[in-house]
Amino acid sequence: MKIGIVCYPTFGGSGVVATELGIALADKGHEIHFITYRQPVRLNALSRNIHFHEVFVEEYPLFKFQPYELALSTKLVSVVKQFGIDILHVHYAIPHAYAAYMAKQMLKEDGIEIPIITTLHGTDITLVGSHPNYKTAVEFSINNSDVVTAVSKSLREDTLRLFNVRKEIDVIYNFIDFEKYAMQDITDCKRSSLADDNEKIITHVSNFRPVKRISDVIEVFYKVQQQIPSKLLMVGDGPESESAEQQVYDLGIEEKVLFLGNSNEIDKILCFSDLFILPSKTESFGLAALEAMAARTPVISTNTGGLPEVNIHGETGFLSSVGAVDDMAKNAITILKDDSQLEKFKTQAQNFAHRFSLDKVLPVYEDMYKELKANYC
Ligand code: GMT
Repeated sequence: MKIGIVCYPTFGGSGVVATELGIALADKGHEIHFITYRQPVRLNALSRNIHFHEVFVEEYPLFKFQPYELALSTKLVSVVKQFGIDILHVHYAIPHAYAAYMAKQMLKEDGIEIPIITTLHGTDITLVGSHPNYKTAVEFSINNSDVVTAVSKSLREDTLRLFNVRKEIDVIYNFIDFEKYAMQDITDCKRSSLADDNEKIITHVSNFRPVKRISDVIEVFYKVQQQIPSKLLMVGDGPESESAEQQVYDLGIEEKVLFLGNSNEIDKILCFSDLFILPSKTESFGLAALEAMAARTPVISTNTGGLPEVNIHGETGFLSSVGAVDDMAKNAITILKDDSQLEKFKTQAQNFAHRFSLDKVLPVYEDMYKELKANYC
């Protein structure tokens, strides 16, 4: 099948899911066309089945904001026509579902019918999408998609609560390609270059946006390191990076915290991590937590959104209320203070992560594409 995938090309979870899905579909013989404004960061796979089409937005002095939706829908029309695309799968509703709807209408003028799948990822519904500035257009694009999926039960409930949705919403969870972890060379795990043997390694990975509550990560770590010799790895970059560095300096723990910036080697970093912290204000699923668990790293997270569907309290890690840093620190210490307890949580975390393995999720997407193509006229 020929599938057009629209996503954000950045380090955000929706772009990662879209890219990994496209790569996996290409491996199964489908022809995949990524359509976005830059090459997706995880698109390092070379394959005859993977194509990339860049959306250009021209600068013009009249524009305060560049009309990206217009350029995207124009590009979608030309890629669908040129390559005979069967299905458009857009990840993150804003503005992708809207642009896809416009492309669909333009293609109709030429007698081409194309079905659209919209996958909702989180903030396109919770933080941004339901804002009065966008709500009407997001609701319209959801209702005019042929199939709508959400990455957790919690996100489906949020969507039904916040919007007047007339469509079924299928839940298809985020996934992990375990083959990648199996292929990983353990000798690459250079733990000693970052921490002493007696130190535990605690990791946080995100795009450092306010929703991630970066200052809670540092507060939790501050409390933990008072009792357990440890290092904190801060992976990613974003608007909260500078204040996080200041907070670390103010607390006098700069020797114990490493800011690593954005990384394409998350799996290597996770392979020597003992604990992962994700204290988000809202999180539709928490792909970063799942990636940690897949690499045998238990998770201390909040109990918001879809996180309780991924991180099982007392089994794969612990859940706390948003902002409950004392509780999170207490839970972290419970896991880290004794090596046999840590080993138990590591094993349980990885075992549970297997429920979200690519080989379980990929057929669900493939069946959805087949059914949609067969029934679409
Ligand atoms: O977490 C982010 O800030 C990135 C964001 C995105 O849309 O790129 O991630 C969302 O989608 C991920 C993939 O489906 C989910 O695992 C994340 O939980 C979700 N983030 C939020 O809901 C805040």
